[in-house]
Amino acid sequence: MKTLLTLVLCTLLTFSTRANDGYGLWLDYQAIENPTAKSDLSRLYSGFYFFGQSPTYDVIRKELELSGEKMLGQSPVFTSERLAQTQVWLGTREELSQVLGLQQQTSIKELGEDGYWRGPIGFQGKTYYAIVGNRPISVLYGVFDWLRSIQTDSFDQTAEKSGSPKVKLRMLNHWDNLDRTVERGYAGFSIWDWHKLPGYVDPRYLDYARANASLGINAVSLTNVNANARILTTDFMKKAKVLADLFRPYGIKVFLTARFSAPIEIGGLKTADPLDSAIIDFWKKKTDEMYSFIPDFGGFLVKANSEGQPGPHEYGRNHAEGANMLADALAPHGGVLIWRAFVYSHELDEDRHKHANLEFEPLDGKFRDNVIIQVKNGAIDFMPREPFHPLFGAMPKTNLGMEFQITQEYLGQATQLVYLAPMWEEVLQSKTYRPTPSSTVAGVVDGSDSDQKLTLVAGVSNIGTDRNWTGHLMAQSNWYAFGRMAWNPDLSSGEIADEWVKMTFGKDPELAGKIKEILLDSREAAVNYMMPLGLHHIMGRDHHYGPGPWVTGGRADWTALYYHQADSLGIGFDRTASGSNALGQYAPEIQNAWSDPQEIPEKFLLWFHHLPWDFEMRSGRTLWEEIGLHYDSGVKSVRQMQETWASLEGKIDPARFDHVRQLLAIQEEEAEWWRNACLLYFQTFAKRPFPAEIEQPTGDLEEYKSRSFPTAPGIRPRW
Ligand code: BDP
Repeated sequence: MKTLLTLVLCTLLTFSTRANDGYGLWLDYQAIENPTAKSDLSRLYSGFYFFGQSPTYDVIRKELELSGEKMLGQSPVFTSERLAQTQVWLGTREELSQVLGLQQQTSIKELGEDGYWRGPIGFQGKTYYAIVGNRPISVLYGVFDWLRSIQTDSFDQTAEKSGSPKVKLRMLNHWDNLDRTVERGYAGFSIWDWHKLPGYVDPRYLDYARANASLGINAVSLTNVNANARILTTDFMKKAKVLADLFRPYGIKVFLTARFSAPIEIGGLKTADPLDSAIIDFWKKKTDEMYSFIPDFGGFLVKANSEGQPGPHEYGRNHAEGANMLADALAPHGGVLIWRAFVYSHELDEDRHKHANLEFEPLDGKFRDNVIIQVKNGAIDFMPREPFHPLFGAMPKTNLGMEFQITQEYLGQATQLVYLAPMWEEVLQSKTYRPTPSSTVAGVVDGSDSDQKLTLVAGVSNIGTDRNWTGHLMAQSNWYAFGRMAWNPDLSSGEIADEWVKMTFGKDPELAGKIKEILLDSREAAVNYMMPLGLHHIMGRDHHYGPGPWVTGGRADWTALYYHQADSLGIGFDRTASGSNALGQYAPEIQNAWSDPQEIPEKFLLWFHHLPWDFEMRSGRTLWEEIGLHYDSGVKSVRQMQETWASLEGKIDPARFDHVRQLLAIQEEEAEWWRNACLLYFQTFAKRPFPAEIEQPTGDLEEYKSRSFPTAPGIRPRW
């Protein structure tokens, strides 16, 4: 009996002190300690009035309940009387003006369908705090913005604030397979339990939707771009419908990936030729059926004629002919066709860097209005650092969307802390000089420089079934940062880090400052210990885990040697006019500056130039020495991150502290592994000693080469 009692007590104790496993993301709402702030807020929570009804308002109610409990220990009061008992007004601009005859917020009309306004409104002698949007979903965005301001200590009840996204489609791309494996997924399995759908609805679906809505993410593609046609069968449509219905109140539209050869695989047809009338009919019927289940279905995302995926080229048709046929099927329903520009073919004997421009530039102006070409941030493949993709600015008559990778395929997977926002910021703020001399990638993508109406920022998701969603707790910051930057591509990585840290770990300035410092240093550290000075694509084959500068054999542009081109004379890929001239695909201003190895930013040096080992760098050191110093400084930065983290012991709950501490120790080992393996390998060509001031690489190159990881996560399925 006594033992049983002890057991029960222990269990109770364990529950009440349950470790923080990170499930709550940035929406965990910490208790407000400042007494004035608390009582001000408490007053607001004592009377919320909604001017209308909508399933989205029910979502808001739930959020207010949760946040009230957690921040104030108080349940919000929802009144049915809009004046005396009310403190906070919530509703659409129209709802408010109809009831109150108020005209103040007409300006929010200009903020577009997702825009919101929040601030004080004086009415009949009393001041109300109002959160108003153009639609219920924008009221939800306003509420999340308000809650964020409270959590980051920037809420001012007397100030007005408005917001609206600069980009229309803010989208997650899941690379999730129907069997729940996730291509390039490092956080467990897919959260979509297709087998149990439509009957069983995992409560996690709603937590997922809520997290996305809190960032303004309004579209998700549920399935892998290496697509399985089965997703377009009636059975799977019924499953997808359940998710679409759940996501609707959160403002999220569902997209699916369409396999180009689906007419053959599930339609029993002999061809998938986009100009064949039977094929046009197949897609029209499939699309109509899809809309019968999901009336606001977003559309299809297509990877075609890329890495073995089927596409229009098989039938002598081009990308525009393929995309337009699908776009026409979607158009009557208001759907969007997203066609990826990540293509490089076996047939084209050209630097892989050039393929997308060669294939797509001639098609500028040939795509339907409801087509978006989704372009990766760089021309090779989500490397730790790439110059921006030369398609941005090169197709003025086409909708171009941005594709970032949130999952850290080439950036440490789930064992390394790498905050990606500085990388995205670097790309977005790059000057394209086209279509106007002051254009940036952000300006092209959000339409301010390009005039395109249909805009898109997509991110390859890093979400899986792990309790903390992203495998590495700190990788939650990348989901967060992606959403915030998709909403506003001009937000800075620092601002976003600041928000995320405060919302996730609390507002103690010392703690928040140190975690922010770790985040902001982490990406440059990774570039340095993996691929500094413009080196790229030198990771392990297939799994892409760890170094593999020696990878050779098979298709040339899948080897590392193709990219670094190290030999006894030097290293780097000559992409200037004397080499592949991929540089010629950029605006003349960029060509001029980057053709000269003395002028090009050193971070891109070996991306565009093949240079002698003794080439003199701006520091006065040789290229060989600088390579060594960069690798070494990457390792040292990780040690610094570890030290900073260690200094936070006792200030963070033990579970999260220890999770990150352990992973940082792995990261240190992995950084050393990268440095040692790459430097020892390149030394076989350079035949020079390592710079004296670096920690001398240790280990045996042959042993590094022999390491194999057949069970590494995220590998592409073989079917
Ligand atoms: C590469 C990935 C591969 C993806 C491909 C893509 O290694 O798994 O299928 O990109 O974007 O980075 O289609």
